[in-house]
Amino acid sequence: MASSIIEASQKHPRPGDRTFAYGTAGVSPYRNLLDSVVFRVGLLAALRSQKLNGKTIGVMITASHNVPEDNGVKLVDPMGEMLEASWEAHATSLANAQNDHELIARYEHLISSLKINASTPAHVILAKDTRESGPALVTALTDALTSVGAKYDDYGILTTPQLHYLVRCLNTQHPPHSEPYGVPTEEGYYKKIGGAYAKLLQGKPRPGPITVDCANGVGAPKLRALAEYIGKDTGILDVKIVNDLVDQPSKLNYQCGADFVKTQQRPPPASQASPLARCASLDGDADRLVYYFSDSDGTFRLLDGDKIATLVASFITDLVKSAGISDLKVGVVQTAYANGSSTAYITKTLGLPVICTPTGVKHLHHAATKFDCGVYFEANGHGTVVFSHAAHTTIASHSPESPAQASALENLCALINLINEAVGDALSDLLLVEVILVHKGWGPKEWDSTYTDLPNRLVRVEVKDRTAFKTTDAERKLVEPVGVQEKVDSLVGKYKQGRAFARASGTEDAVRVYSEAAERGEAEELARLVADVVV
Ligand code: 16G
Repeated sequence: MASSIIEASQKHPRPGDRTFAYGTAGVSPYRNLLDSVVFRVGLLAALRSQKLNGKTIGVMITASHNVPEDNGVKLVDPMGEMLEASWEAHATSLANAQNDHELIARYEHLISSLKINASTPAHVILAKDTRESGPALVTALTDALTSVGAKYDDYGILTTPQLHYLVRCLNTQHPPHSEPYGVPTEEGYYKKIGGAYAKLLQGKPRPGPITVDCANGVGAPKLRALAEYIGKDTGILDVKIVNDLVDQPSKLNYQCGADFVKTQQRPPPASQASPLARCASLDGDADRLVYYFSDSDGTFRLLDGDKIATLVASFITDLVKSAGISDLKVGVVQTAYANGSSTAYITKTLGLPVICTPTGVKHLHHAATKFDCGVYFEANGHGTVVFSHAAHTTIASHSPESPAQASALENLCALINLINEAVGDALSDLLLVEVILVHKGWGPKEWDSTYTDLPNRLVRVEVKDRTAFKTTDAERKLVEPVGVQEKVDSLVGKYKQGRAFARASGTEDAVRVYSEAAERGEAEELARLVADVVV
């Protein structure tokens, strides 16, 4: 084994003395430096599969919303969730081995310390987004898998959530799972969520046209395919796709996409919708979604992850009640970036509990599993709903006592099929929002008027050493550098409805400062002053 790994590894040498880290969302983003990392992550994927008795592990090659020249890699665990946190350090360890000799030593150390039976057959599935560097990185990955004798299936170009879906499907085909998550094909994915969408809209008015900006990424062909499965002639998904230039890789995420819209607070130039028309943006690998519209006076209005979370949580709460189910706990998970008004709306108006976690999907997902119906969204549009085992069995076995309850129950069952529980999924979330707006009889304006965001500001601060910034309380308070939090607190105290925090970015070499206050000018001033304290 060692000799075949070394032979393959020589084709993917480690560049210089660069240090890599498997972080919040895998290893990303890096430019032209990822070949050896992907090779080594491939070795780990096979080990992970062997450790879990041959369960299927996913490897996704993508750098999400980042610039086209970057790329990244992340592992998907058997139920379609992010790699178990304790294994991130193993990925980092392999990625940073200085030479092949050290790589083998670390690889063998993992086998013995994790008590892995190296003769267990490993199975890995992989996919990539539309970036130009994708195919070469797939070669690095498959070279690694071949060198250790792992069986693999390459699914070509997929959205990140589609790969998560496939992993979960493949691992739930057999007992102890009572039911597979879905048919483990791309077509199975479209049929599952498209079918649930059609069911939820049966007998309802058509949603009308929506403009979707696909960030010039993989979301464009996949949304088109989904729309075809749903059927153009049904008229229930009348989607106008903009920014679909996947054959021009340099256009990926350029002046478009969910991250652009959220950070710039403006529509992508290509999205020319009329006032009050629904628009949405996906990111480069289609795991984030934001909505927006322009008001009658032309003002841009963003409906971000917080607005999606509140919409979804209120709909699920109503549906559970209407079905006559009383013992399911619905809750919402947010991060420190959630607008204070959204948190107040969830707790006071919807009467639901909120948990705040550190940034990064794995933290939100984990916290959401504490509820029966756990709705989680980051403000940037990344999120989904997870249903507990108890929720699944309660809903499946519930006997409705009236036609109204029966219809709500049917909708609830379809809703579970529509939602990609494995991970935040922009395509599934898009259909979910469309369904809810139709059921509520709302346009974007009615949705937007549920609560008003507090003015806020997010700034990126270049610092000498971002690792000096350590936080607590779900990243809302700094414990290091010592004394900085006291200064932030005293600034915040001067502003009506003021709130601010600073945290080290997990993906860039910078610290992010977020602020909120009752007035726009005050929120901006507060952000500036906190940034001055941090730098
Ligand atoms: C990653 C995370 C995203 C988070 C962002 C924060 C995943 C799949 N993605 O993109 O959820 O919002 O990092 O970036 O977990 P930051 O640490 O640079 O602010």
